[in-house]
Amino acid sequence: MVHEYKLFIGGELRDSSTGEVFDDINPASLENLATLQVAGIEDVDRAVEAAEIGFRIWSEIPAPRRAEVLLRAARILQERKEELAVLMTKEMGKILPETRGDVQEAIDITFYAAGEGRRMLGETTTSELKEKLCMTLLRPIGVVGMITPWNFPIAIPSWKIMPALVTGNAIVFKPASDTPLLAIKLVEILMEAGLPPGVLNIVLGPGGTVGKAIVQHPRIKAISFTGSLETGKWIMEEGAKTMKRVSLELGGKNPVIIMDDADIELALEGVLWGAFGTTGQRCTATSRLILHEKIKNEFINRLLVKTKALRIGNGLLPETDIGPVINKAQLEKIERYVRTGKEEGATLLLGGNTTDPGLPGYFFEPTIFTDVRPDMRIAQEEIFGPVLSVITVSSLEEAIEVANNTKYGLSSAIYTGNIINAFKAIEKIEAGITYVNAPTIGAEVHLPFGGVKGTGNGFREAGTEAIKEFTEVKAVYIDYSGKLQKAQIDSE
Ligand code: UN1
Repeated sequence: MVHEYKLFIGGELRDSSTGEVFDDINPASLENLATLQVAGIEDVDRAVEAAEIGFRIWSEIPAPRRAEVLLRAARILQERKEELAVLMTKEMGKILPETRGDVQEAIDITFYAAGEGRRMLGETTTSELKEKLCMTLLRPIGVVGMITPWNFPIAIPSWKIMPALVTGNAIVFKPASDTPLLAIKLVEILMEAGLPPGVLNIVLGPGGTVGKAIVQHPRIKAISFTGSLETGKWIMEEGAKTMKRVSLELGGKNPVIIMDDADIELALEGVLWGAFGTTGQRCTATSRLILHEKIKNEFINRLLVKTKALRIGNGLLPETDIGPVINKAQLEKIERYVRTGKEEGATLLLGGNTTDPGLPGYFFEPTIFTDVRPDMRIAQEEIFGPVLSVITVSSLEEAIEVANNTKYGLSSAIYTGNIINAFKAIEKIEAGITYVNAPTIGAEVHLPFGGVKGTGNGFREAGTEAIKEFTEVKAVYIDYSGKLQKAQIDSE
């Protein structure tokens, strides 16, 4: 019998109102890791009520004291890093070095957010009137809803939760149904670190019911969502009805440009890691390789050799390079895109099939398409799997045009030995992130993370931008003249 998990609301484990459960399946072995109770709309209501109580207590605690809870949580995360990484590989599938990285990213943002507890910087400025001082203060928003994906089961929730907590908000958290255990562990760790009851509540279940109830809840003031463009658009429309702040991190179709003056070996390593790391299941994954025609043959031949050498299998084993994809639906989606690529006339150079490394899970071969035209669907739509589309170009200008020819704009990279090419690319590529001589994946937590065009709606996560995501700014005017001074009128 696997353990059945309840909801966690108001600092207590609570039975859900639906009486329904769902399973948490290991995508490599298809073993059931746990059973989890599905929340209903009533449970979301209860979570909001609990969060409102939690908010009153938490928002009154000075930020440096709130930060102490985060510091303790960061230390617990450090102590439990290996245990969490192993559990994450079982729950999500990616290889152990990557799940360790995921936990490390959570540790990093937790320390970072804790440091912000002693900053919370506003502005102090002058006034147009005498004996008057002006400043801004950062205030928490209130109860915020968070809906997070499965590909970074602890890092992405931490990007949202830690900055929101240090700034004094309370949270209703709905993690992805493919990775609930890591989310529960994160909540447990924060509670152990001393978070008061009600400040962080977890409701599990499908986006279509639980996510929807959060988005539509009139007393939830803001939503932070990472997921698909389609869902993001719906959240923005729906959020408008209750005047919510909605911050979105959506898809990517991230290009890497390899110029003919690039260090080829370095670029090969970067493409391999960017395209097939995490089995291609990162928003920042390299999905378009924009290759200068002069090096095309050599680059592709060498890429083929390296890709064929990647070992697919159980992410817990040290020899594995690529774990499974997350679930059956995702596997089928990747298969559909491979069919589409063939129908569109691209050349399937490698892979394209499911594979059996001796485990019953959802394994898919690293796949490379060449002769891809920039307008093909496999070059336009986010696949979220180990599929790389190669597009050949003859100049930097053309490469940048191709790079920008998509509805997304999250990450991007250029490999070049020429500083002029590098700076032109930095200036002209439409993306929230540009790497030079490094892959499209690997963002660090003290820099803003997010993108332009269909990737988001102007918000960024991580770094100081995360503080903005979860605070309201109040302008304060202090008049110490002792008399009525009229702005715009007396200041002439
Ligand atoms: C994501 O792709 O969903 O930059 C997040 C990276 C990681 C975070 C990725 N630090 O690839």
